[in-house]
Amino acid sequence: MFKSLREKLNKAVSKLSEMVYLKGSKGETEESREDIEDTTAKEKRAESLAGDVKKEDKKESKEKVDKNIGFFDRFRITKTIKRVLGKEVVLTEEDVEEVLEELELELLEADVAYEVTEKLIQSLRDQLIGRRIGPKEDPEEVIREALKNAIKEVLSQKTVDIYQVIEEKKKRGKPTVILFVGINGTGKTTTIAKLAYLLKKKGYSVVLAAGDTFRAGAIEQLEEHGKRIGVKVIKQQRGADSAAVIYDAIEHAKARGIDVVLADTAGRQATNVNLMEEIRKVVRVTKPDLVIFVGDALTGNDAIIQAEEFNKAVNFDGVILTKVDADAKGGAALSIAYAIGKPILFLGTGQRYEDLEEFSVEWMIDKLFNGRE
Ligand SMILES: Nc1nc2c(ncn2[C@@H]2O[C@H](COP(=O)(O)OP(=O)(O)OP(=O)(O)O)[C@@H](O)[C@H]2O)c(=O)[nH]1
Ligand SMILES: [Mg+2]
Repeated sequence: MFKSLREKLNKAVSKLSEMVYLKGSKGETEESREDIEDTTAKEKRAESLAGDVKKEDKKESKEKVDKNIGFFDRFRITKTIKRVLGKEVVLTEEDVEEVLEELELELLEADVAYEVTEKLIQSLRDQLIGRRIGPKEDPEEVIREALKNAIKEVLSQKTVDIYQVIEEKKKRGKPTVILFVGINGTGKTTTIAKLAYLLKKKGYSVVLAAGDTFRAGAIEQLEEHGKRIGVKVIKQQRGADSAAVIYDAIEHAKARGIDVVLADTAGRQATNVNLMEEIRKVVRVTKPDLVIFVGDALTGNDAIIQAEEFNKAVNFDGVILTKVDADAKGGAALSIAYAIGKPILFLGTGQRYEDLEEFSVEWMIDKLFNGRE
């Protein structure tokens, strides 16, 4: 998960901290060189004082001194690798520019949206240029923290607490209606089943609405999930009005005191004017409490473009990104909330019902910096 993005971020941290060490050890190296010269001069003085030293011996002793310098230099280098700053370092624009430019390209390569990339780089510039790093600080930690802060800024959208919405509706004796929209094959139906499974585990009663009346096999697919997780599915025949099916499910939930209605819809391309008009109608008629856009993380920037189109059409409340288990890039997960201005609520992380991860900034940061695979 997010392997390529993680590698790119870590590479930038390494490069920047390497630069800090180099800068912070310069004075020390010069000092040590003076020490070495001092030692050499002393030894030479000792040699000439001895007076009767033969030429051969002199040569031998010079080799010895050279060897010592070599060893001394190596020792100094080892000391640098041990990561100790010799003096305070103040980062300049010149210091960070090259690495940040490289990082910018790499982020774009990892499908991080352009505006998000710009925002991240700007935030790093703001935090790093002029930053003083003292000998007691760990440069790598300082840089990593700056990067984490930048990422936190782009991920921190005002989120929706789905459980709070459910609880509030419950208090008023009404079911919460959640509508799922998105293009074909992104994982809407699977995600509905996963969320139903999760809500059931949390003690809520759930009913599913087979609102995809368009695709062959869609109703049966949802029914199969319903059977497996023990949740009722409200359906009509294929070709029926999607809004009517969802309306039925809401009535069913009201009559039986069911807490949540999860409504499936057919996948549609945002460019299909008729189908986009249809989804608008579904929203108008069924008045869902939450509309969730389901996007496929593997499609990277396309997921963001699709989300923009759907947002224009139905003004959704949040995003669920699926297939992040197979997504090495991570750009969509990092970008979509900032680019659209809507929070990610969950992430689909596999094909099992359990594979639905509640999104949090901390979770994402952890995966980006400490993840393994
Ligand atoms: N690896 C992985 N696969 C997923 C995930 N979510 C869904 N899938 C798979 O994606 C494929 C499509 O899932 P569906 O739920 O049928 O997608 P959909 O959006 O309902 O598709 P349409 O109804 O045709 O528009 C299925 O094979 C799912 O198993 C996920 O989080 N990880
Ligand atoms: Mg489906």
